[in-house]
Amino acid sequence: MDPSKPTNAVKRVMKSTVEKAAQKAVEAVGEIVPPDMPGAPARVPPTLEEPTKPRDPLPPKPDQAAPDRRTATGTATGLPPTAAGQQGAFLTTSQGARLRDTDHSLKAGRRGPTLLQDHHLREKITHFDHERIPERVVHARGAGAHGVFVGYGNAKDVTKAGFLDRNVETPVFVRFSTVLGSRGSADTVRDTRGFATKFYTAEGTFDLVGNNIPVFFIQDGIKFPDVVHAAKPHPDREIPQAQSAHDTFWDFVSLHTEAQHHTLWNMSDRGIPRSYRTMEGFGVHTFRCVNERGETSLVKFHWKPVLGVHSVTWEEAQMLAGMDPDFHRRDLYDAIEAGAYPQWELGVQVVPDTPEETFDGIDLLDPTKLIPEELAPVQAVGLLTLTNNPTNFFAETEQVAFHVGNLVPGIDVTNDPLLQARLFSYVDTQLTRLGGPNFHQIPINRPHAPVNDMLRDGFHQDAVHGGVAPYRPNSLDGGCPFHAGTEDGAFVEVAARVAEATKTRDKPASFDDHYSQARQFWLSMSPPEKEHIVLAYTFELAKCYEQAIKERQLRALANIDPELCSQVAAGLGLPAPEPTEALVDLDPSPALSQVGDTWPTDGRMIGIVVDPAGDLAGVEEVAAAVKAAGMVPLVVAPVGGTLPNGMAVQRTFGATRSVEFDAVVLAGRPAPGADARPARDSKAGVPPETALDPRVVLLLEEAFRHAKAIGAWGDGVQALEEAGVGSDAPGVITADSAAEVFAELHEVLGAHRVWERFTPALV
Ligand code: HDE
Repeated sequence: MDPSKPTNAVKRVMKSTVEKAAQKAVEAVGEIVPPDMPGAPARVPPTLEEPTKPRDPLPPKPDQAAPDRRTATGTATGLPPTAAGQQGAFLTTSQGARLRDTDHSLKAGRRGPTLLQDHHLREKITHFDHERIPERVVHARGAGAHGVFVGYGNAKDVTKAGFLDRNVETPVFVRFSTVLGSRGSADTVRDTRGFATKFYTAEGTFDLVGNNIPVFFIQDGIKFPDVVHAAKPHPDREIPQAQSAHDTFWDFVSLHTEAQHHTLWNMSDRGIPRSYRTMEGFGVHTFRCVNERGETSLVKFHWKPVLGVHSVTWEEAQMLAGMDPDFHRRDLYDAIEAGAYPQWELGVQVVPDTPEETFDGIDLLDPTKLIPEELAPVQAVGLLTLTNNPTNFFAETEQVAFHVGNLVPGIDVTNDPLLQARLFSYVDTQLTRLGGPNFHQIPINRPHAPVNDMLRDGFHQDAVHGGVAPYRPNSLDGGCPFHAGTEDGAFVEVAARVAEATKTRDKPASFDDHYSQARQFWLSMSPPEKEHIVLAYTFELAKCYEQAIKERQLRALANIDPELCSQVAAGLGLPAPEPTEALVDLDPSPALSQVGDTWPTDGRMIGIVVDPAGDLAGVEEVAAAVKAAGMVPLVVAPVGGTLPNGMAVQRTFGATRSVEFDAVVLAGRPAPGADARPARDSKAGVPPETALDPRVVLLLEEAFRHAKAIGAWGDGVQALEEAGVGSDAPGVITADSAAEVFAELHEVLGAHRVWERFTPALV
């Protein structure tokens, strides 16, 4: 299978009856004008005047899907997902009574007072008053999408889980998130990302609730409130938002040094992904899998992005937080809407289930350790494709409730003390967040397998349970429900041996190694990645107020690598301490670096900077080539509207910044626009020595120093020189025609960045 192409299963999903039904409904209300580029807010473009002719609600956009319409107990209803939306052409109360006016409250006379009997006013305001629910205590900011998972069928020796069987298609919902920030925080902050997947399998729902970093800050769940309290904003002033660059975070991690490995990943480029589509995912813990024969193995789960792992630079991340705080969400939604379906392969590292639960000296119950891929290769066992955006953020992305305890036969947990605490936490938190014990009945959380659970009543009960005997054993309901045997597909816990032991609040001695794998990560980085890590530590610690905390963290860095420590110390103006522990040199793991390979470029954003009086035929040619390659061309011009050749302008010089693009092509030499006035826009502040618009000069300078591919032909070549971008620099492509420029640029983009343009001092 070519993983860069949607599988047949995905194509079938797209042609599903739901889509056909939605299409029919649109045809009934008006012609669809396809949007030029992803991001159109409505299914049908709005009219200038307010519509007054009653008509049914518009169906969702083609890229959107909603949870399957199941009953609260998992039965298929045959109803289209849109059945849960608003119905009818007229405004009604929540009880369905049609309303004549929602613009004026009911008053005694035109000048009031307002009457208490105005039920519509009170219902509207009361409901509004209660629109918000508590945000997640961690992972509050997220973005979700629907998709399909297709098993490859090669995992049979490891697990009997049915959804991994060959060509079995399982609907999924995935939620990506940041950890630290509140719901409204920026996407590109330096942080760990959540990668949570709900598989609606025929054997019950399986949740793989992972992160984009394979290790965790702590070894025991009892420390979770500590690390989260330390990382969240300070309790007195409630700053900083969505940042680890502050005293309490570094106070904790420098004292509780088992956090150093995870912290190093955060300070690396992995802490600032380019896109959710270019992130790996990890189950983190070791799981215990069991096959049909009852044989067990220990397993780590991985998600491998088809587009490769790619990050932004720290400067880009900071600019994006202001330019487009929704950068990652928008990227996900736009890619799906544009048909560049994000894909990941699910992979497993499988190691023998031995009584010691170790592999090559690595304690598999210690979640601050990974298994290097070079020691246990990641074997792909299925393909995840995200095919649809949600129809409603709150109903789906906000209300989805994951739980590491949602397992299916064939996949079981281990005694990892972090995992053990998580098994308690997730249900507990949903009780408050989703207002009661029936959150599994919310549409996005409904299983696609029959449910007969004997759980009854409670807030927001949506099932209408029959019978009189929700207990076992019973004879009044004919004995139903019955226990299932293994042959009926029951989930039976693996009979793992628990060694005879004494109760203790202690940990295994192997958990004391806090530095060897952190050092291995550092030694596995390419020189530019090392430079980025030095910058990140220096930035974060410079933001700390207390000298003692900076010095203490430098001590920890010395135990990871003396060169790393001395570079950061130099930036802070502090002496570099000596290591206090012997440095252990594990073999570097090349799989940890994101440099050195090439990947597909689907969904990349290409800025085409245009001079409206220049070579517009070339612009058309390059835009068509970008589209044909599955990427998004964004025309950048001095003003909005359309170009003389009728092409739509997507970005103006005044309203864009280089960070929106993965590569820039210069299709001319645009003169300063009428609005290039420093008094209006400080980006136009440096008067150009040339006749080139100063915002274009800035855009090229930024794209160049962020090591992005830059191309030019015709007058654009001269403009590049004028902007100080040498055409002989790596990744700067000049040629006679637009087609030639694009062909070479496309190739360069495959490596994500022009890494040679960074000239690192570190080796
Ligand atoms: Fe979570 N975590 N976690 N976590 N976690 C939550 O559940 C918790 C941990 C992860 O998109 C909460 O519904 C404890 C590791 C993701 O909805 C909460 C511990 C990993 C998400 C919770 C951990 C994760 C959460 C907050 C230490 C990676 C977002 C709201 C024992 C393997 C899921 C909620 C979504 C969310 C508890 C550690 C991943 C409070 C106690 C390790 C991706 O239940």
